[in-house]
This record gives sequence, structure tokens and C-alpha cells, in this order.
Amino acid sequence: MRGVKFLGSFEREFPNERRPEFVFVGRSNVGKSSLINLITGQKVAKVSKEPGRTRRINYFLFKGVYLVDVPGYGFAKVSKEERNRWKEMMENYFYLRKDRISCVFLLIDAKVGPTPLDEKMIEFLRYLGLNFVILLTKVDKVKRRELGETLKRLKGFRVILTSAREGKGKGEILKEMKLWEDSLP
Ligand SMILES: Nc1nc2c(ncn2[C@@H]2O[C@H](COP(=O)(O)OP(=O)(O)O)[C@@H](O)[C@H]2O)c(=O)[nH]1
Ligand SMILES: [Mg+2]
Repeated sequence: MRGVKFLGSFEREFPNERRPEFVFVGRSNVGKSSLINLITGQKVAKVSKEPGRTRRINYFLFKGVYLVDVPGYGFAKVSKEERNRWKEMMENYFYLRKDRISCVFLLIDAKVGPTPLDEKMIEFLRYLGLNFVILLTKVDKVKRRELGETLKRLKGFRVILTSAREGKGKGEILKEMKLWEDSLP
């Protein structure tokens, strides 16, 4: 299949057809939508300067697999109700889909590095027994030294360097997807 297709925004129920699922998670504004656009080569996911715009779970069909763009976390200007809604929606999503998820791409801003919320997410993914890879985003913005510091803090993790702006990391992400896809039952 060629191209990418937007399948819709979901909250509690998700596409039925069984396909390997790749999820993009991370802080709001970290660059999830931009990376999905880079990987698919089309502007399918909405990119926004303002954080906290994605409220639902967006599914894309690409090369026979699902790419899933989920709402980001850690956006300060969010009410407690909204945070609870996020938590409930995400927990429901992960519990329902964990057996379908091939790999989680956890995006971390190369300049900011891992935050306490990212650490919590890592803990949650481990608890669920999910495979995950860290995608460092916006590496075009960081100096060598800053990048080195972030990488030091992520020692022991599988990390891919990316920049949607410079088109960096696409090949490696696709390779990673192929790896997990082939290892499926
Ligand atoms: N410099 C730079 N900016 C980026 C990059 N990727 C995304 N951005 C910017 O970061 C902001 C948030 O991007 P978006 O993809 O919407 O993030 P999301 O909220 O995680 O989906 C937008 O203003 C993008 O233009 C990148 O690789 N480099
Ligand atoms: Mg987004």
C-alpha cells in the first residue's frame, strides 16, 4: 500500500482490524506530529506551535501498520480535570491495545532531556511490558555539548536522533518499525 491514510480520532474504542501498532508519545510540543509527517512523507498530522492541541488519539494507516499520535503530557496550562481525562484515556488505550502495540516511540526533546513525566512514562511502559525506543527530537536546535549531556542521561536506552526540520532519523525509525513488524507472531 502506498501513502498514508488518516483513519480518525478515537477516545475509547479503536480500529478493529489487526495490524502492528506504533505509538508516538511524549510531552506536548515535543514534535510527535512533525515526526509522523516526516516518516510518512505527507502532512497528515496537525503540527501546532501551541502545546496541548491534540485531545484525542489519532490513527494513521501507513504501509500496512497503524501509526498512533496520542495527546501529549506535561503542558502546564491544563486544568486538573483535563489532566485526569488524559490519564484515563491513555491508561484505557494502553491497557486495551498493549497486545497489539509493536513498539512505543517515546519522544524526548534533545534540548530539554528526560523530564520526571518522561520517567513516569518509561516506568509505565516497563510495567506493561512494552517495547520502547527513545526518539530525541529537534536535534537541529542543540549544540554538540547539550546533545552529549542529554545522551549521557539516557545511557542504557535505545536512542534515535531525529529532526523533523532537517529530515533526520526517518530511515532509522522505519528500520526500527520493520524490525518489530517482522518479530510479530
Ligand atoms: N527546530 C525544530 N522544531 C520542530 C521540530 N519538530 C517540530 N518542531 C516544532 O515544534 C512545535 C511542535 O511540533 P508538533 O509536531 O506539533 O509537536 P507535538 O505537540 O508533539 O505533536 C512546532 O512549532 C514545530 O514546528 C524539529 O525537528 N526541529
Ligand atoms: Mg501533535
